[in-house]
Amino acid sequence: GSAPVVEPKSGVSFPPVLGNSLRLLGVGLRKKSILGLKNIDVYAFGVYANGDDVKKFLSEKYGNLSASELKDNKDFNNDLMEADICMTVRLQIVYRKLSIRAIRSTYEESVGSRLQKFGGSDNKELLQRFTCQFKDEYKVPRGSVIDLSKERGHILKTIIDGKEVGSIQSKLLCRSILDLYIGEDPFDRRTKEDVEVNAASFLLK
Ligand code: DAO
Ligand code: DAO
Repeated sequence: GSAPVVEPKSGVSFPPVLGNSLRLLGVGLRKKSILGLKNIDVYAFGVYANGDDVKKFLSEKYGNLSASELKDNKDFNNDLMEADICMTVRLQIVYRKLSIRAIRSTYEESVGSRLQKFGGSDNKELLQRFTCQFKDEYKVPRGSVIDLSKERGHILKTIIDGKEVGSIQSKLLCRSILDLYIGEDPFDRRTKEDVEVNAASFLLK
């Protein structure tokens, strides 16, 4: 359809198509617990992928499996994250006062753990190259839109309110970012399932 999709807990809406080739596969909410005391809603997110890419890279291997066989198929999900498929995760900030410092340290924790998981020990440099993009003077008030856009050749572009702030070519970094949303231990399990089912549906088209 062409109507926006609303993430129900935050009320944030996402366009069904981005830049006319990326299709929305699922939406979710990123929460964070503070000092183990309370859970805050940090941002709503939408996961997008280029359907032609999904078909091109994955149909040979998975094209003759049924939708239910593809759901919970670990290999399919890993290939979805690792193939050279254009994907974007759009974040829309819900929390009122996000400091750059809080973003940096949260990022170091979440993405840092994935870099370690997939890349092994020494990824400090890669982690810093990404966080260096966030200048202290940037503001990310409620309503800000951040696109984490994986482009051809495993290039990760960060775009804040339509303005590109940085670009890093790294398969490991792209894989690690996607893992937060659709990997083994995602922020929102429902979203991951929706993404899998909707990505699999491209193979039938
Ligand atoms: O400690 O008062 C606080 C605020 C915690 C904010 C959580 C930060 C989450 C940052 C991730 C945002 C990525 C855009
Ligand atoms: O939610 O734990 C997480 C990781 C989110 C990574 C998002 C990084 C966003 C960068 C925004 C920069 C703003 C200046």
